[in-house]
Amino acid sequence: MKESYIGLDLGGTGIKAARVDEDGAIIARAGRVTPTAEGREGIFHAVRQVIEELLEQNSQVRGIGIGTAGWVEPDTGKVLFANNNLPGWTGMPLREAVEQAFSLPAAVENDANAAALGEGWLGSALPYRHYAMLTLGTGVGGAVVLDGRIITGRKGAAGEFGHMVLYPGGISCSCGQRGCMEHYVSGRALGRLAAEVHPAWDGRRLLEAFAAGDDAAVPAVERYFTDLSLAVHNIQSFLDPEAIILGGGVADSHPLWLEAWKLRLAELTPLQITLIPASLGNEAGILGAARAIMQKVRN
Ligand code: BMX
Ligand code: ZN
Repeated sequence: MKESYIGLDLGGTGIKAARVDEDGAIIARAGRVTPTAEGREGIFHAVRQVIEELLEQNSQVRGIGIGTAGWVEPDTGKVLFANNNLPGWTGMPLREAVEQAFSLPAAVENDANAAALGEGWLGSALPYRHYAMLTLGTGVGGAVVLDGRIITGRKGAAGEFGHMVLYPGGISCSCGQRGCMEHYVSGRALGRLAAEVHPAWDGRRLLEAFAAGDDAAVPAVERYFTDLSLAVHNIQSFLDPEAIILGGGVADSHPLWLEAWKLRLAELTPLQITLIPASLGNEAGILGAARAIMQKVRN
């Protein structure tokens, strides 16, 4: 039987996981809604259940990789900080807890870093050595890959683009700052804009209406475009990456809006920015997490 690895992606909304082989082929999947209201214990219980489900089907699993929202201490795999998207998760010794629970080696990465690893392994970032990842989901995640390596920083917080300030004094964020990018360009922020246009709309519905030229949807999405443009302009200025890979739920809807945004972006910045939608979609984080443990086990 072929050796396999578990990759798990823990975000503010869902836990998605799979058992994958060494080529990244998905053998089995499992998932849950993230039980955020239950705090640390509830979240870890759900993570365990998902892993157990995948382990039951096979005994050849060599290790468990996890991408989690929050800052992950590079050497220990401990979550040093998580904002209110994952209540109680700050301080969670995740790698140690998973290794103890399953007696298997584990690797823990920030979720956007895992997505960047996945895209670099099998997806849109394959041609690039220097790239940034921007995930537009419950929160806004970010990753920086330079010379083919993820930059973690001192506390695993490098590339937390969601907490770069877009509007000084703006919406208050559970990270302690105000006006963080996360509150203007995440999928959740787009959902808020959608509900302002029409109480029953979600972000996807807003983008559909925008693509159809709806009079009320266009100005709301234009506002979103302006904020997202500022975000990528700043990332490009700072890092000069070959490409910025866009992931998360909003990027999954890219056929509805990406080309229109690029035209707007060209008016707002003189920089040449290559924007590429993540090609692995929902699976980028899972595959990247599996890749992280695979690399660790093999070294
Ligand atoms: C938040 C922050 C990031 C994370 C990003 C995307 C926490 C719990 N999360 O900015 O570390 O990468 O959200 O997370 O502090 P997601 O929930 O959208 O996947
Ligand atoms: Zn913040």
